[in-house]
Amino acid sequence: VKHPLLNSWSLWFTKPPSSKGDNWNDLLKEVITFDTVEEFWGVYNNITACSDLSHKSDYHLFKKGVRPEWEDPQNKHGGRWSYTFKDKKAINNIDELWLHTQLAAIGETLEDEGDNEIMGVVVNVRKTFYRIGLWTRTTGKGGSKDTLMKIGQRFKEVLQIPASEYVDFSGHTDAAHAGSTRAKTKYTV
Ligand code: M7G
Repeated sequence: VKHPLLNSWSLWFTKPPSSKGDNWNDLLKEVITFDTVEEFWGVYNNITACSDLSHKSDYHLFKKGVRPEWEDPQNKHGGRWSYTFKDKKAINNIDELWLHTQLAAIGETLEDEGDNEIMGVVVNVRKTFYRIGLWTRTTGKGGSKDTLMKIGQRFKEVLQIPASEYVDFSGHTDAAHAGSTRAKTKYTV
């Protein structure tokens, strides 16, 4: 007997560019879609751990039917919570943190029943750092700010971030204009 998830999820991979001309779209590939706990573990156990990926790689785990891009109609008005683990060498549990992030997403523990904010989660592997992000449908306009703040708190707990540090939220339109690292922070928890 397989244990169904509440939603179907797709894993995407961004591979590091092999030449200068490679653009975002050439590098982003959908890997697999699943909708049971057992299938998740089957995938998890057969792919490279993020600590073993070369830099400029990303994993994206998104609800089926949503591309892990700002331009997707379902992400267009959204944003993301994100935290950068700045000193790669000082992090010895990034695989565990990414696993817990994925389990929180597919287990739907990041938001309450009836909330419909979570689009997906992302890990960026970069030369000197890791970044884990959580994409939401909205940026708090129209009364969803409280929901987003609650999601941010839970995300911070999953990532085991001490109270003395902050997790930032920014809108994708800011990211698209500024380049992700310079996007304006809208909220912090
Ligand atoms: P990043 O991977 O979010 O952060 O964005 P990084 O600067 O720490 O590596 C890196 C670059 O990837 C961006 O400046 C864009 O060129 C491209 N990129 C990232 N995302 C998430 C998107 C996206 O959703 N759409 C498009 N078109 N490009 C993106």
